[in-house]
Amino acid sequence: APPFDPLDPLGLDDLLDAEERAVRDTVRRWAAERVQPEIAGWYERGELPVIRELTRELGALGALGMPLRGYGCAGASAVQYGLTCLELEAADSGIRSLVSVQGSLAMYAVHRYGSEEQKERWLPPMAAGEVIGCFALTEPDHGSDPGSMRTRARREPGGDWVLDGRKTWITNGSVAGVAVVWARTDEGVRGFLVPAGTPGFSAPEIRHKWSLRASVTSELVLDGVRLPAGAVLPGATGLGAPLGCLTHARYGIVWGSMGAARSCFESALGYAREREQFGRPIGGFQLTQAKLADMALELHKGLLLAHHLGRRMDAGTLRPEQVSFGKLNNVREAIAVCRTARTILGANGISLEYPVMRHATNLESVLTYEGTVEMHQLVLGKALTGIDAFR
Ligand code: TGC
Ligand code: FAD
Repeated sequence: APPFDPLDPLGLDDLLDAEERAVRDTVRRWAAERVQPEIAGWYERGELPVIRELTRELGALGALGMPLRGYGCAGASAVQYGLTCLELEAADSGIRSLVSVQGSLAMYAVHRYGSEEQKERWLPPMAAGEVIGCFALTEPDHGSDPGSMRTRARREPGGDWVLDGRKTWITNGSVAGVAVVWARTDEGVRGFLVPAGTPGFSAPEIRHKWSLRASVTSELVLDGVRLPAGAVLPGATGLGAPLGCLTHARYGIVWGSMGAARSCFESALGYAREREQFGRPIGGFQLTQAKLADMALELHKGLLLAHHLGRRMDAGTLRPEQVSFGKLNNVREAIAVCRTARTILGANGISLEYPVMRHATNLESVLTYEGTVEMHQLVLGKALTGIDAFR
C-alpha cells in the first residue's frame, strides 16, 4: 500500500481522474498567487478592491458557470466544479461566494429559465467575468421563508413590468451589472433581469459585517422599476424556480466548506508540530492528538460525502434532499474543525496572521445562507417522516 499521507489519509486523491486533478491544481495555484497574499489585508479592511479583475481571471479559468453548457461556459463536470469551490474556499469563503452567486445562482437562472435572447445577451459576458451578476431572493422580513416575499411585479397594459420592494443580504449586489430579482406576480413568483442603472433601482452596500468581509453584500432597493416584457425569465413560475437554483449553489458549498476546514486543519497540524510547551511539541500531547484525529475524521468524511454527491450530480441522480444532507453536515463540521483549530493555535488562533479565525467567522455566514442549519434539518426531517414541520 502507498505510504500514509497526513493531508490525504484516506487516499481520496485516487478517486479523481487526471483532468479533475488538473482543474484542482490550476485553481489551487491561482488562489495561492492571487488571493492568499492579499486576503488578510482585504479582510481587515473589509473590502475586495480588485473584485472586477478577480472575476475576469476566474472567467478565464472557466470557473464562472462552470458546469453550464454553451454560451461561453466551460461545460465542466459537477466534480470539477466542486473541486474548484473547494480550492477557492480554502483561500476564502468570500471568493467562493463570488463564484457561487455568479455561476450557480445568477447564470444558472438565466441558463435554465431564460429565453434564447436573454441567454445570448447575458451568459457570454458573465462567463467571461465582464458582467457580474447577483441573485436576490431574501428580503428584510422574509429570509428562510421566501414564499412570503413582498417584492411585487405588476404587468402594465402595454406589457411592461413594474417592480417594487426591497431585497437584502445580496452578495455582489453593488457591483452587479445585472440582478436576478425574484418577485411575486399574479401568476406566482417570477424572476426578472434588472440591469444596473435602471431608474428606481439601487444597491447600497451593507457595511459593518464581521463575517465574509472580503465579499460585497448589499441591499437592493426597487422603487417603481420599469422593465420591458423581455426582462422576465419565461421558464420560471413558482417558488420552485429560485429553489432549483439554490440546489446548485448549495452543492458547491458542500465542497467549499471542506476547503475552509482543510485550510484550518493544515494550519493546526503545522502549528502542533512546531509549537513547544512544557518542553515538547504540543502535537505530542494526547489531547492535541485527539483534536487532530477528530478534525481529520470530519474533514475527510466530508470530502468523501462531497465526492459522492458530485458523482450523483454528474449521473443525474442527485436529489435536493441529498444536497441538504451535504450542506447541513459539511458546513456544521467545517465550523467545528475551524473552532478546534483555533484552540490549537492558542492566542495566535485569533490573529489574521493565520487563516483560522477568518475561516471560522466566514463560516458563520455560510451556516446561515443558502438555507440555515434548521432549514436543512427540516428538509431532511420532512423527507424522513413525510411530515412538513416548516409551519
Ligand atoms: P415548498 O412548498 O417546500 O416548495 C415550493 C416549491 O419548490 C419546490 N422545491 C424545490 N425545487 C428544487 N430544489 C429545491 N431545493 C426545492 N425545495 C422545494 C417544491 O417541490 C415546491 O414545488 P411545487 O411544484 O410543489 O410548487 O416551499 P416552502 O415555502 O415550504 O419552503 C421550503 C424551504 C423552507 C425549504 C425553502 O423555502 C428554503 O429553502 N428556505 C431557505 C431559503 C434560502 O435558502 N435562501 C437562500 C437565498 S440565496 C443565498 O443565500 C445566496 S448566499 C451566497 C452564496 O451562495 O455564496
Ligand atoms: P431568518 O429566516 O429570520 O431565521 C432566523 C433564525 O430562525 C434562524 O436560525 C432560522 O433557522 C430560524 N428559523 C426560521 N424559521 C424556522 C422554522 N420554521 N423552524 C425552526 N427555526 C426557524 N440571500 C439572497 O437571496 N442572495 C444572496 O446573495 C445572499 N447572500 C448572503 C450573504 C451573506 C453574507 C449572508 C449572511 C446572507 C446572504 N443571503 C442572501 C441571505 C440568506 O440566504 C438568509 O440570511 C438566510 O436564508 C436566512 O434568512 P434570515 O437571515 O432572514 O433568517
